[in-house]
Amino acid sequence: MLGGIASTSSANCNGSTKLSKSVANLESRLANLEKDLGLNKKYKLHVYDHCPFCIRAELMLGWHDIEYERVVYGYGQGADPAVCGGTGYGPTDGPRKLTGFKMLPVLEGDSLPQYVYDKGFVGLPESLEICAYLMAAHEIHLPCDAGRDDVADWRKKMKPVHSALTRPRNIQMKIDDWKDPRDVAYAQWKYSSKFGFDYAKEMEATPAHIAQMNSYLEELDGLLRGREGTISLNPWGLGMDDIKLLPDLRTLTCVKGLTWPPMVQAYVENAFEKTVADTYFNQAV
Ligand SMILES: N[C@@H](CCC(=O)N[C@@H](CS)C(=O)NCC(=O)O)C(=O)O
Repeated sequence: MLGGIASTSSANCNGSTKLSKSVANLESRLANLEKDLGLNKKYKLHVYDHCPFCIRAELMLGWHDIEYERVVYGYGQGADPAVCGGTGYGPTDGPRKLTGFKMLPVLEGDSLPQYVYDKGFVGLPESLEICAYLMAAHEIHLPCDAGRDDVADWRKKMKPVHSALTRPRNIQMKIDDWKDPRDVAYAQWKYSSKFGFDYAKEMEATPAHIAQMNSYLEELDGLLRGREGTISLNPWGLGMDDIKLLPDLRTLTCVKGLTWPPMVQAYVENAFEKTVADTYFNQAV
């Protein structure tokens, strides 16, 4: 009996040893696979939520299920009050600690190109360099910018009205960019003094701006050639053209009262389904 128990127990023991070896084996193969696919890379993306350049990187990461920690900065942090009309705070803090510049996005990671470290940077700046790096590191096959003149013309044409509508509203979004009143003060100083932007005047002109933007959005509907399945600028699916355009459309979602053609609205909503960054549709003002 005892012998029977002993032999059964030894059989169980051998069985569980085999099982744990197989599990360990599987784990190690999985780890290698993750390494080969680049899935084990650890990233931190430093952003302003309202920044269209930052959103390019977030689209690239989100669409390809690449995990990252998102660090959002107050917009006034790192601006020197001495040269910013008394606005800003912590002139050596925030983004300045990453690259020396007050400029985001910056991607921090454990296997970035050597030149990043040679420059003394904590991470990789420049939205398109970040996108290009991620594509190479994760073997992402995304169609390049097709260089469409119609899209470029549309973006150029709508820019003044886009700015007129979004600048006064963006600073009202409930995002960490504006968690300190000094963040808003810096933004207002920057756009008024450097770009001659008149917040009160543009707010007053809202009805005219909305009418104009509605007609631009109608035009944009006609530029969307990918209308079956995934909605995209080009019929072959989402690509760099979309990565460049969608952040501006997301910014526009902070404006209440626009008439979004259904296809354009779905284009924006679908694109941000997998991203950490959300649209502003539900808090538009
Ligand atoms: N060329 C850069 C531009 C990035 C950029 O302009 N970022 C803006 C936010 S949208 C910024 O950091 N501005 C800081 C400031 O003006 O204080 C890129 O593509 O990443």
